[in-house]
Amino acid sequence: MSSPYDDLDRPPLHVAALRRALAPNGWRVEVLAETPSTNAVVAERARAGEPTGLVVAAELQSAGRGRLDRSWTSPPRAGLTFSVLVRPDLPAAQWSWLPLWTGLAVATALTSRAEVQAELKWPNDVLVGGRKVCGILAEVPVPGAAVLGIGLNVSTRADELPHDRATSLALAGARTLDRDTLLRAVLRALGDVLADPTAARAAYRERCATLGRRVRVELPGDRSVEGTAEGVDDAGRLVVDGTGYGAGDVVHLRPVS
Ligand code: BT5
Repeated sequence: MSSPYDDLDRPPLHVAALRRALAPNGWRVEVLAETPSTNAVVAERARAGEPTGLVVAAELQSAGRGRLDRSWTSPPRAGLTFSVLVRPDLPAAQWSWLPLWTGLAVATALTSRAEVQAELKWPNDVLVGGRKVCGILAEVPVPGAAVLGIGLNVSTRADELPHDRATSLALAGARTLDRDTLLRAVLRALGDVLADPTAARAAYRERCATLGRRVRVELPGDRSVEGTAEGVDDAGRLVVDGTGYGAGDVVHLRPVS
């Protein structure tokens, strides 16, 4: 149910203007009022043969998905929830860079447009002030196609977030909360990043706040390892004390004082 607060401060996306602005960058933008998950919509379209460049945003996701059957929740129009279809011409070993590059594009857009200090946490989180402002879910529904799903908290209030390790651009004091501006900036940055994989790998390594830190990697199957994050290898894996990990949740540990 919407309240006067929502109506005043959470205007809808302007789809016609977005389409016009982003067509020259090769993006075809569609906006749905409500859908269970934009990743599911775009995956279905990918299976039906949709070409690269489709972007589907939803004003409300009723069953937004995270990784490993987790969920992504966001009140109507409080954030951006959208998915992008790409069919990149990349060697198989480099596809695991796609969610990393998506995070890089979001962080670049947030730094330039929202003027917040956006940090990248391997593999798929964008943080501001150490808290998660954006999550990314990359899926390959059919060979050759990747769906890059992005959830970004924009005007979300603290009481609307799932826990205190999450934040929004509003809470972080961002310069703009205009979702059209932010969506345009993310998609333009994503286009730039995907156009130059070599530069994108270097830029990601340069920007990733996980590197050089003590971390705990929580691995599938209730295992975890602690160590120093030394790098991201050419297959996009996080290297901790000499071993590469391709999947898992990372906790940035505080240095022992
Ligand atoms: C993610 O998973 O962070 C990926 C989120 C991807 C969401 C987008 S929205 C558009 C597209 N369509 C979809 O259906 N999904 C994508 P993960 O790293 O597994 O984190 C999930 C965890 O983040 C949850 O278990 C919550 O603890 C937390 N979470 C849920 N909603 C959040 C929010 N709005 N802000 C910050 N954290 C959130």
